[in-house]
Formats: sequence, structure tokens, C-alpha cells
Amino acid sequence: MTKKEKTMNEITINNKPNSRRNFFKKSAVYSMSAIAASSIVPISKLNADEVEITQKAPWGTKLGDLVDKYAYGIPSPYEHNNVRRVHDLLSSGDRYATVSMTPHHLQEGIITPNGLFFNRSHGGTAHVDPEKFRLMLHGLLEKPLVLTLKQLKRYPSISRIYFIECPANGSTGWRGPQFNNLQFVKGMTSCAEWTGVRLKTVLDDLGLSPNAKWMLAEGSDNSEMARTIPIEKVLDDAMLVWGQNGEPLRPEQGYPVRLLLPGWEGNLNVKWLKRLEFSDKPWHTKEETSKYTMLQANGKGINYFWPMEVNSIITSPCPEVPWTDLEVGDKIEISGLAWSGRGTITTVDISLDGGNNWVEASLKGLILPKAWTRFSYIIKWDGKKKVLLSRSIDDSGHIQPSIDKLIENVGVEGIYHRNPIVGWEVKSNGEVNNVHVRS
Ligand SMILES: Nc1nc2c(c(=O)[nH]1)N[C@H]1C(S)=C(S)[C@@H](COP(=O)(O)O)O[C@H]1N2
Ligand SMILES: [Mo]
Repeated sequence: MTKKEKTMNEITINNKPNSRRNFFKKSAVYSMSAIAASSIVPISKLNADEVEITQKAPWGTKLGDLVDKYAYGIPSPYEHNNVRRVHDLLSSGDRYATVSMTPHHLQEGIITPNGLFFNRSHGGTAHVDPEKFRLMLHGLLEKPLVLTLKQLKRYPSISRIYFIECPANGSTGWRGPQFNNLQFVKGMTSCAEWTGVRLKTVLDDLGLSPNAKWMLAEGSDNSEMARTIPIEKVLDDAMLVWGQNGEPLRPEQGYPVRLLLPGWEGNLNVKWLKRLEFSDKPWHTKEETSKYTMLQANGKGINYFWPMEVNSIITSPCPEVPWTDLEVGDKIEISGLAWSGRGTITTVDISLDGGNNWVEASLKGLILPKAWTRFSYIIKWDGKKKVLLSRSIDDSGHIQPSIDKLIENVGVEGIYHRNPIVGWEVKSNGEVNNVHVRS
């Protein structure tokens, strides 16, 4: 046994009582046991005598599909489980007002494929004829007008990677672990590269009145979704988008044009956009009176609660991706996603022991503001029960709270903005369960 493996085992069994000091402490020794290892081969027992590899595979003995079989390509039939899922508990009694969730356990990198982007709609998925699409911009503007899609697309475009998250994401576990899977625990967020025009570019052209303090965004779908947005956000990074990961927006995402408010509550990102109105007063739409207020412990509601909080989740392992095939000594990556609607992820810490000790994970690939950020930490499997947690910090100084801390602050009545540190228990046989860790 090398010195590093020993350190690892010692800390795993050293289950100190939780204290506030420990909670924020990072163990330098512990982090050295990660990655730094004698060899990079991840599997302890390798198979060097497999015979099949010397023979022709079944798919090589005959011609494959015609090259043009699919005018629009589809995933391998073996990937049939990589699909969005709806749960009846989360719908309003039908499949028109519900949410179809992203399978994060099967996601690679930080971009959600368009067919897997979560879909939260209140009146079904509308199908808008792009020829008949019109966008009305009016109110406190020098040049109010109605644009066709072609006209809108003549504005100079930009492409940016941003996540969208429904503020109800995570609400299924508000009072305890309700679902033993990742998909229903955190599946109401996805991340894409969006193409469109900055709203500021359009407004510079149309002459926004200095008296304009609010913008109303209204959808053309059956739900008539409408939200009031402060002008500062509109002029900061808001976009009108028509492109999603290199192709036109999908119907589920609001084809042909949606509003994108990077990092802010999903419901503000109005899909199937129809109208933008500018005013000196807010509107108090039905979405702002009957929904999307944040009920606090004292019984009062917070009216507007815009940015999505700093958040993270370990996506591998998770209940859907257990470690049941590992042998003691195998190296394995703990991988996950972190994001914040307030800025850029700076740090993700991992705990293997339910929050007694924390180590810093490495951030992989692109690290962008208001976008998913992939984190990674490699350990050597010792066959011992663990409680895995991830905790992210952003450059605005926000840190993911413990469940108890969050409940202390906002109570248990409000269903939105639930971003506590979430845990997976890995049993000694490698099975993974959703657990709540008190601290
Ligand atoms: N017009 C319209 N816009 C809408 C909605 C809707 O029902 N109608 N749902 C909102 C909600 S609640 C969320 S969380 C996001 C979800 O975006 P997505 O379906 O593209 O993931 O869209 C928002 N925009
Ligand atoms: Mo939402």
C-alpha cells in the first residue's frame, strides 16, 4: 500500500462529529490522495486474453444502414434510456402543464443535447409558424414596431453558453429525499449555446425612453405566460434567441424566438415570444401574484426573486449510475455539475464523509458565467460506505448552504430556490441512495 492510499483510508474512517469549523475546512493531506497516483490505469484487474477482439464483430460481417437512412440523425438504439422523464406528482393532473426532466446522469460535458433539454410548459408545447411569427415592441419607445422573424434576424447576432433552471428544481426533496434518482432530484436545468441578438442592441435602435424601468415579456402560447423584468437586466445581458446548439430553437424551447435572461428564474425566459412592452411601472401578472413568489418562514412572500442560486450536484455516481461493478483498488471519477445565476463558479468542494472533511475538486473544460461547470475528483475505491456531497462557490461570494441552514433562512413552505448541498450515500456494495445530511 502506498502512503497516499493509507491517507485516504484513514480519513474515510475518521468520522469526526460535524462542527462549523470542520465544515469549511479543507484537508490538504486529503486532497493529495486524489489523482496523484502511481499509474493512470483505472481498473485493478485488466483482461488481456479476450478472444472476441480477434474475430469479426457481427456489425462488421454485413453492410450497415444506408448512409442517408436518417435525414436528421438519431442516437444509437442502445442509448434508448437517455431520455427526458415526467413524473405525475409534478404535473397539474395532465401532461400539458408539467415538466419533462433532463437525464443528468447520462450527460457529458456542459452542453445539453437539444432533444434532452428540460421542458417546463404551462399550456403544452406550442407550434408557431415562423412565417406568421410577429414580435411587437411597444410602450416607452421612440420607434415602436412589429418585427417579422426575418427582420429580427437581421440584427447582429451573438452566441453564448448559458444554463436555464426552473426555480422549482430541487423542490421534490424539500422535506426529505422523495425520489431515489438524480433525474427527478435536479433534472429541471439544462445548458445550451444560444444564438440571438442582445436586447440592448434592439433597444438602442428603437430608442428606449429614459423613463422605462420595466419590460413586460409575453408568450403567444395557450398559457399566456407573462413576466415583468427590470430594465437593468434587459440592458445588461438579456437576449432574444432563435438558435440552440447550432440549429433553430426546438419547439419545446419556444421556437422560433424566446427571451433569454442569463442566470435568472426559468419562468422569466418567456418562450414563443409575442410582445415586449416598456413602462415605468411593473405589471403584477398572474405569474407574479399566484405563482413564483417565495413564501418565507414568517408567512410573508418575496415578490420578485430573480437570480438562480449557486448550486451543484454529483452526477456520477448517483442512484442511476451506481458503483456496483467496482473492485477495491479501482480508480474512479466523481463527476458533477455546478452553476450559479449570479456569476462564475470558482470552487467546488467534495466530501466523501457526509461533510466532516472537504477537498477541492478540479474544474474541467470551459468555466463560464451563468453556465454549467463540470467538476471532477478521482478516488481509489476502498469498498467502504461513503456519503458524497458537493458544495459550490461562485465569484459573487455565494456558497451553497446546508439543508438546515437553508431551512433556518427560508422555512419549508416556499418551494422555489432550493439549492442546498445534496448527498448520495454509496453503500459498501456500490449501491447509491439519495440521503439528507443534517448539519
Ligand atoms: N410562453 C411560455 N414561456 C415559458 C413557459 C411557458 O409555459 N410558456 N414556461 C416557463 C418556465 S416555468 C420555465 S422553467 C422555462 C423552461 O424553459 P424550457 O422549457 O426551455 O426548459 O420556460 C418558461 N417560459
Ligand atoms: Mo419554471
